[in-house]
Amino acid sequence: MRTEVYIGLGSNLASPDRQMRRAITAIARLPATKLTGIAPWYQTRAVGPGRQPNYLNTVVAIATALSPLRLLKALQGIERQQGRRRIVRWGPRTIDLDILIYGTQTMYCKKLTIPHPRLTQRNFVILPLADIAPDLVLPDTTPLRQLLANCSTAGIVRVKAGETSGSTG
Ligand code: A4P
Ligand code: MG
Repeated sequence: MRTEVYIGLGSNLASPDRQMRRAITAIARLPATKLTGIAPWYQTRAVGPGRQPNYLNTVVAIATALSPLRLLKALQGIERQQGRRRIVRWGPRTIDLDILIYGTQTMYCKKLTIPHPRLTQRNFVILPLADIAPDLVLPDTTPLRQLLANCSTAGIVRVKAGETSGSTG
């Protein structure tokens, strides 16, 4: 059985546009996984320490038979392949792949927290997620529409239309 999962993508180093395309292609090729949607891309002001380049952020939807931990491992493999180095928490990165939502499941451990613990605080997650899944309700029953209504649009600009076909253009 496949579960509907939403993955957040963020990049602010080494040609973010190229990094995002590459990661989406790699996600589409994961075993037992189908890419079902790509949200619009947003240019966003960095949240984190020091001066950092702007980010590109988006969200993709997949239907996967991979368990949450297997999926996390696979996503970390893609991050590694794209030269991700973990130096500073919230520091600049070639690609960050976060599991935002995994069906209706919740998980609370250091290695994997689902829904993503900062999902509700971040416009660069809420806006693209709402573009691709406007009727989504979080496992704690909060409608995404409610988060969207209370979400600031400061420091975020839509730069590319979304796709529903699974094609990476
Ligand atoms: N981990 C726990 N839960 C999850 C999950 N749901 N998905 C663990 C993915 N990983 C999860 O993550 C650290 C550890 O979190 C992983 O080893 C995994 O086991 P990381 O990717 O190594 O480090 P990080 O991303 O720097 O840390 P963190 O706390 O995940 O950061 P965030 O909250 O993802 O923030 N500003 C803009 N404009 N756009 C961004 O995309 N991203 C961040 C990172 C900061 N500022 C940003 C953006
Ligand atoms: Mg991360």
